[in-house]
Amino acid sequence: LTIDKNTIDYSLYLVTNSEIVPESLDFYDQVEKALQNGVTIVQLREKNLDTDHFIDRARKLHQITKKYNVPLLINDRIDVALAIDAEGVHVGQDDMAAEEAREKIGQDKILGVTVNNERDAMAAIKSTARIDYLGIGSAYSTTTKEMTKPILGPGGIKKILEVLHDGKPEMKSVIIGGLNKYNITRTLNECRYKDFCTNGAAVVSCIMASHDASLATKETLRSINLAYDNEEALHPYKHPNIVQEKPLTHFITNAVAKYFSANVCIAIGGSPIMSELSEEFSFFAKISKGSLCMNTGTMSNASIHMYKKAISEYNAHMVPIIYDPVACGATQPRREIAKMMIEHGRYSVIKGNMAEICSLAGANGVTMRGVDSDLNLNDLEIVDILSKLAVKTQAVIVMTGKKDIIVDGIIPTKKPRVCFISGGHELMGKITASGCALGGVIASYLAVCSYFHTFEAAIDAVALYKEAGYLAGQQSKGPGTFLANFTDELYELSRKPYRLLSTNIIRE
Ligand code: 3NM
Ligand code: MG
Repeated sequence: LTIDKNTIDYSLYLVTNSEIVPESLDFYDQVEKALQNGVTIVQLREKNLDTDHFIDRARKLHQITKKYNVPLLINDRIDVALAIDAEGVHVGQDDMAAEEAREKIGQDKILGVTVNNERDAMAAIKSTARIDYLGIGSAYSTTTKEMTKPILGPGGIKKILEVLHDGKPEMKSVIIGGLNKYNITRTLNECRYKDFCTNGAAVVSCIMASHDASLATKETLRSINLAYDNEEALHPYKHPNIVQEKPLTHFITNAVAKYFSANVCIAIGGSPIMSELSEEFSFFAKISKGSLCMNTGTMSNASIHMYKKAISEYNAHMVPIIYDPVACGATQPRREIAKMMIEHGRYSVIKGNMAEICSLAGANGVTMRGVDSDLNLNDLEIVDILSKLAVKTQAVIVMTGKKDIIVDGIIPTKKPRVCFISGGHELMGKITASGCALGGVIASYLAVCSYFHTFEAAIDAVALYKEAGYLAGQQSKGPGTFLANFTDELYELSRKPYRLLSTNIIRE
């Protein structure tokens, strides 16, 4: 295979691992499916094969990659790469030095090097080895490779990109470690220094361990393309199947809401975890397909530290958070904590009633009129406040009420997108924690949607909730039977094709 080093496409870089391919599937088929569906470059990484078997595997794999005109790189083993005339090699920091590797493989082959920090990056830039690209990792924690080096997160990657930008901007790079279709878009977007970004994402388990490598590749590629082409982000949103995807939602919520929120979450197909033990937050934040429902309703002096810890863990791992600032305007201390929450964290969604949202907006410098009176604002004034808060926090704002109003602060548009949802039933206001439990429903949706579809996901979650409320209300004698009927309706609606008949959704 002849390669033009100037046109190598690093966007979806597959690193193989034969040990995690599902038992009933074949390693070569798995890689071929990935190639058929858009993997742009492949690295054969074998940690437990002797030389003969390694060469044999490399030769077979090379036959396949050549069919798709995709370069094959060999991890660590120059001898194997030379034996089969692979297109290149990749060496880690603990492997052969880049200069030696370059000398052995010649000038024309692709040479990639792993860098874990700014020092490594600086060395790679100064190296005489003519390194073609850097693998920057580990972005997040991963179970694929033993974690001996610190996790970089987008912050650490940015610093490395800065070194690259200032030292050798023509050098290509990919990020690696714990990337999957849920976090790739947002991560690639955050991993920028000025306009300078990485050239792609490298993945192992999200494709190699998949039971459907074709679909996994398509979805991963789509998430990557979304990052490089924001326009596209506005396009295809598909209503997620919560029942099938079984996302995990970690609730830090108030004492009143715990039981009901967990039941509602299970009813729609999610899996709730209620934990306030901050030592285990980093563990939850590392689970893919997860989210945090952060409800500060019954806070105590001890909870502030716990909130901060949760926010920073989930933010570091790019896991979506919904923030529900219950009664945040009630007292001065609460207003201060709400302010701290906004300054300290990034949220996918912020949800509250009019009083809460207005208080939050006011505490965070959004100017508004009429709030001190009796919140007698018209739709235009409300949308104005929500829009300002949305843009300021770069979050989707969900304001609940008789008519729910949702405003998008994530996708940059001339005017933030707005959606009004009406329907539901008055009995929804006669049970406790119905708003808090909605937070958990939104959280389950966020867990299985791209960050760029937060607005759509929030709309669908709110509408589903209202529809179930309406249907339950029709059959209920009062709040007691409503509780049961509501849970049943959520359960049923979530198991049918998504179609709402009694809820009115108006998008502006
Ligand atoms: N190198 P997954 S992380 C091979 O940090 C490798 O340099 C890493 O696997 C580094 O996509 C990693 O399954 C494994 O998380 C990445
Ligand atoms: Mg290595």
